[in-house]
Amino acid sequence: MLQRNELDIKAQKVLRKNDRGGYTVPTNGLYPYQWNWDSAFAAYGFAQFDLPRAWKEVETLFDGQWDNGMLPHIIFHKVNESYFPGPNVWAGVGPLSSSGITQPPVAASLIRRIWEKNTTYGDKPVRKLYTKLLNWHRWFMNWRCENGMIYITHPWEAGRDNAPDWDEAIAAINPTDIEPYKRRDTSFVDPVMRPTKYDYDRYIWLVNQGRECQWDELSLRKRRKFKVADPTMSFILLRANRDLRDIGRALGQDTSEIETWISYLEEGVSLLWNSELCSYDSFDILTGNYTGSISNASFMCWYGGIYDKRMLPQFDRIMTQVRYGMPSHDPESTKFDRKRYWRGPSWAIMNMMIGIGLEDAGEKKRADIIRSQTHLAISEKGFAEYFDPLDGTPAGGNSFTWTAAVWLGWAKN
Ligand code: 2M8
Repeated sequence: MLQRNELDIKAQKVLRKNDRGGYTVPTNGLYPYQWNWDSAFAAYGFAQFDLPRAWKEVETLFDGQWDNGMLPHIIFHKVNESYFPGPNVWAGVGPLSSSGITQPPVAASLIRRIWEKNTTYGDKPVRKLYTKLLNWHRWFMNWRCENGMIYITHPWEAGRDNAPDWDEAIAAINPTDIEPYKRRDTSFVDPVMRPTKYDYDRYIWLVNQGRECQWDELSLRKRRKFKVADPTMSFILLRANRDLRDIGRALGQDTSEIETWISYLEEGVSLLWNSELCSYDSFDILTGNYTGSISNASFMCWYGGIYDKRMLPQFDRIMTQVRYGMPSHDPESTKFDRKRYWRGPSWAIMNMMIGIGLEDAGEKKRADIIRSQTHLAISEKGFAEYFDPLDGTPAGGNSFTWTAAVWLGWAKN
């Protein structure tokens, strides 16, 4: 096991190595572009040792923001054949070549942390970003919100790509008329750690539908075949709104619009409570069914500022069965798959957000448990994309940006 200082240096090296000049890729090869929430975490990681580089990361990310406020999930700065689906398949309609969907809005909360940690540049960086963040959050409230729950229109939007939460909604899609395509991810990573071809066919079908509508939200709204309210998105936006409101207040802005969003989401997230499951769960808006999934996103309630004690027994039950962080799916479920991506493995960023939420909720002991399990995973197994939650086996890509960032900003302590 490496010592803390050696790991700090290694983590910094991972970030430097994945730096492509102003933006950071999640990992070399497998993901050669700038991803939305990865990039916000990269900025947070850089902020621990190179503040100007941290602000630069956020700037290049928002350079890709669309006129309607949407911040794309991938920005294709330079074409790279090692990733599919690339810029031509997506044909995003923003100022830079991009995808056509978004990702969880962690940016405002991480920007707030970066700003409060080091005020060297005063208000200047946040002043520049405030309206951009506000426009993005407003876009969510206009185009991804139903009854105060934030929904996704593609599994890639939640960032939890192949989570069992989407199984039913994905199965309802009939992927007709898709051209033959060649996946690149499985040439970098063992296919048992990645989504199946069945899933990919449907992912691509959804992308094709968006592209054919030129990503026009209004015409897509009427045709959507995938519309699932997601705890990741809902709790993350709830927190991001609270942080944006506080940033706005500090800058002397009128934050009443954000206050309205917060109240609306606070009510909305209560609808994500599945009483049969005794857990927060995803909810398929098209069918009116809960998805029956206790996932790492279910534990994001505290991060969203909902101090719900009902999730504590679930936390204790699951965390006593694992050693390397919160699994992405309930280990007692028949769908739990310890190596397959978002169907079982533990993810450093999710652990960090759950840990921060627990600490805010006054659950210090539990916060320490999840932090120390994440610490163990990284110090024993390195900066992997994700980890087998039972034995820590590193999985997916290696030298991963957000795992290094989480180490520097949270797990190392
Ligand atoms: C994974 O998703 C991408 C598609 O967006 C992929 O598998 O090709 C997810 O883990 C997502 O949350 C993450 O942002 C992205 C890059 O790390 O990889």
